[in-house]
Amino acid sequence: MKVLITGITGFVGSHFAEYLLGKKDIELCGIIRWRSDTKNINHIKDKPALYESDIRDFVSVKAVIEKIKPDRIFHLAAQSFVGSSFTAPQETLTTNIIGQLNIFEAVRSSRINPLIQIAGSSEEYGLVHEDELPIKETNPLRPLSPYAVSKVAQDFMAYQYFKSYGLNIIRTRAFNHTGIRRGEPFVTSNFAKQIAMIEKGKQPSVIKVGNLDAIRDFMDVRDVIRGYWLSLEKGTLGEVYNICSGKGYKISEVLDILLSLSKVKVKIEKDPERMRPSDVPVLLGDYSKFNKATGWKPEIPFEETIAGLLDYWRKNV
Ligand code: A2R
Ligand code: GDD
Repeated sequence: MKVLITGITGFVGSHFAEYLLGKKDIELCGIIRWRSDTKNINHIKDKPALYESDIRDFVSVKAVIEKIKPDRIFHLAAQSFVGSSFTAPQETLTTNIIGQLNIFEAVRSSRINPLIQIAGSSEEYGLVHEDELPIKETNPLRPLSPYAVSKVAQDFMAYQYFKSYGLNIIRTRAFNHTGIRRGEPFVTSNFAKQIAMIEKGKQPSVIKVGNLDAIRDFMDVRDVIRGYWLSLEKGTLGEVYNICSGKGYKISEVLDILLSLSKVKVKIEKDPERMRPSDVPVLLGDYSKFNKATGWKPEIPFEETIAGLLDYWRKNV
């Protein structure tokens, strides 16, 4: 089976590559850009076949899809950082929306019909009212960032291509996930890195933070990629599934857990640069639909994931 991962050099893509290379009879292919940093996948022994393409460029996407003719596509490439979507909205919308359009059109013009997983996000739900928690797939979508808007567009475009052209698409909406190799701007990695820097005397004993009041539903990335694989194995075409833990943590609690794992004494300082024009107050999901379809449930405790992430940064600063 030929499996194509877009975004293979990213956080989730690199974990997915590790997971799939442990499975039999899979020929793993990935898309990289000419100046992609491959540090996240360099350690993988059974090398995936890497093809150069920028998903914003239809010519390059079509050439790669025609060459590989994948049986399954996991579309993970994206501008994935909510914060940057406010400063570079056009790049976010182009990469995420037009990038996906290019993949769908390349699939159509190649006359293949692979199974395709589309990585949506809990950010799509955006502003959620107290009486709507935990969030089900049927909840209204009230996006609060350009990133969230791009993910709503990806989600609905996937539905439309399933209905209009019969593309074999399944949509997932993953809630927050973390683990080793999580990009530095994201909250768990950012705080863990700062603590590791302070421990080594490379940063004054001050942790810079943004909005500590937000509540997020966190999982380990390895649970998420297992879910992505299962979504195509057992999910129903055209459907959308929440992948989440059902447990909410205040960001201040995440910081407390990290600090409890270290001996450093720190001052916490609000950094106005880290505040977003609008930040989703609470995301807490219900995964019963996905569980019913696939049997999936989260397995790795958050505290274990966070401890692993802190150790990762201790080795990498
Ligand atoms: O930056 P690169 O060259 O290493 O590649 C990133 C890739 N990517 C692209 N690939 C091709 N053409 C583009 N125009 C393009 N723009 C970005 O997407 C990298 O391999 C990946 C993004 O990785 P991360 O930022 O670490 O995101 P993460 O957490 O792995 O997110 C995976 C999916 C995304 O759809 C998120 O929106 C969703 O999960 O939450
Ligand atoms: N990044 C960051 N840095 N966030 C901070 C900080 C900080 O210093 N301080 C507080 N926060 C808050 C943010 O305001 C947000 O409420 C929360 O921590 C999580 O921020 P991120 O880790 O940047 O993740 P996100 O929730 O915006 O988005 C992530 O999860 C989505 C799924 O819900 C990303 O991985 C998205 O790609 C993904 O779709």
